[in-house]
Amino acid sequence: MSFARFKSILSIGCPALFLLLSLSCFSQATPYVNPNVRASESLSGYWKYIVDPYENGYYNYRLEPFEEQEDTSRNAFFTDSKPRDRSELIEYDFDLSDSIYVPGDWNTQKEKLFFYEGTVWYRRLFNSTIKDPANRVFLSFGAANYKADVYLNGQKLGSHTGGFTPFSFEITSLLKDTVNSLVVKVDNKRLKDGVPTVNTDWWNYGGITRDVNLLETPSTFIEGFSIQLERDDPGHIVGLVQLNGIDRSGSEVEVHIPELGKSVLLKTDEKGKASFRTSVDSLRLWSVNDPKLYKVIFNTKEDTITDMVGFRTITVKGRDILLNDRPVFLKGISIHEESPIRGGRAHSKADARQLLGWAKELGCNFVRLAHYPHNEHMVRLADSLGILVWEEIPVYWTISWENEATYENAANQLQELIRRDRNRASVIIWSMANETPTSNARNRFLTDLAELTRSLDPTRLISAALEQSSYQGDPWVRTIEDDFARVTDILSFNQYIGWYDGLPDKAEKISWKIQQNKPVFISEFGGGAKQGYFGDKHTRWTEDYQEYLYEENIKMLSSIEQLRGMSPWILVDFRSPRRMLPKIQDGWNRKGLISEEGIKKKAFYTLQKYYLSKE
Ligand code: GCB
Repeated sequence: MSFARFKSILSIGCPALFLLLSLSCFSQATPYVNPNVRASESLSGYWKYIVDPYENGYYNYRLEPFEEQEDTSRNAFFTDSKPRDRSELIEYDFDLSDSIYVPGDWNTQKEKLFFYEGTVWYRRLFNSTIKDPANRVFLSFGAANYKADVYLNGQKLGSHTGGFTPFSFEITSLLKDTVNSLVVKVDNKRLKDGVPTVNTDWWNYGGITRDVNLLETPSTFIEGFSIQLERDDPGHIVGLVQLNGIDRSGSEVEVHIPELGKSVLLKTDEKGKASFRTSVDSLRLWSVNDPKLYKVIFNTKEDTITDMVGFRTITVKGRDILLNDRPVFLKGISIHEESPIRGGRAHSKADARQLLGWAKELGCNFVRLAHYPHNEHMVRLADSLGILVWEEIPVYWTISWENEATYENAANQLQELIRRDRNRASVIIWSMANETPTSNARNRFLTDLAELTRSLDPTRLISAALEQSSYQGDPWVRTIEDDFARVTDILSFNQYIGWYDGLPDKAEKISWKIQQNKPVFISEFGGGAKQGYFGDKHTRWTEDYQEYLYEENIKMLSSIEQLRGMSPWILVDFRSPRRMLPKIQDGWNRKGLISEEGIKKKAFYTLQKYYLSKE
């Protein structure tokens, strides 16, 4: 597809067209059946696993995939076979293999897998508990990093690429009344043309890192919906519903918001879609101080789903960010999806409560969920705590801009993220990329992503963490020269004055010449400190140095007249293979305001003081 791939469907400001276009969010090959809005059965627990660095369970000795052979060998791991008699040669055995907890990364559960990058096979046996044989059954994965091939009872369900977004497979026709064998091959090898690419500054945790659920739906079910305040007319709620199944066309759907006394009846079109627009009065808008959520119920003859939804608008006017038409300053912090204390990838509600609880304590009204989509518990909790959210996909550093498959992969991850979180009031920014080097190919890639995003969701703001440079060669004056800045709603950039760029006292000598008439947001600044290491403020790695760096940066950044927020780097120390300095880093990026053991460093209080002093 060319640069014009999404040009033809660009639409902004026209509600009817917007509704139409936004439906494409639900038209991906397989629906995502979300366990957060309907009853589900968790498959969490201990699963059997086999480490397979040579992918011996996938390829034969001629390196041909077993699954492409007419007569599949029982040595293919996904057949989950046992010798039929005492002579048969089968060279694996899930039953005799070790177990690992799902959800969870393998790196922090098994010492021997700490640095492992490659294939691991998972197997889970389960009995079907289907209530109605006429129903359909789906398997949903919150995420598996990076590629998952999924098999049920020896048959392939499909595969999914991208380590941080959810996916489902229908298993209705393959489900047995007796025991079912679910086998998942997860491969986290880094790939140059992948998203992300081979080089990042975070740990490449592998495995089935988020919840797996079984869901039962009626034969025609509600596949997805969107509901929100109309961007240009907060007196109206707009939305759409997508049905899936043989009776999808001409079906009645009721949208019900009990607390508002609202009930709207819709009829689906031949594709199973229906859209609506309805007036509302006396609505309590969702905001940071009053994160009001309404129960929203979608009913069809056969199906019901329920969600808790907040209604608000988010816009940009000149240099201001407006939440419900009122200027807001984004007091933020960047967060990696790591569970401090337990260690490894965060995935649970308790992890979310810990991370967002600290953000609240810091005085934040905003978080940047870096550098990939975090688990859904985070945004759902942000909804109920009144924390605004920036979400992003792992288009990070040196992506293969010229590769069409890389673009499709990034676009798919973005669509899966938007499909999942489009009803979360807390989410106000979709970010396209982080610190990507400018070039024509990169500009085209990011512009296409931005156009795709606007076509799916014209109600939120678009950004990207850009880089700064010297203004007309003067190292003391900084500016943003990046063509992609024309496309974004907010001008966001990372800068490391005082860490990679001079010492903290350099900040007072720097001035900023911002030429874009947009709100400025500092998506990163910071420096490292080993918690408990004290000294004078000029000694690198001490808490004192980090504190000083924060003080000087906050002063410098406050002089940017159009500054409308920041998300310093970062809430908690996180694992990175790039950070191996003994005694100080030992595999951790130390720019956290909190150590991996949950102990706050001095700079936490510096930022807290600043945030508490701001409106
Ligand atoms: C950055 C990156 C972030 C790194 C950070 C650092 O600019 O966006 O992923 O971890 O710098 O610590 O160097």
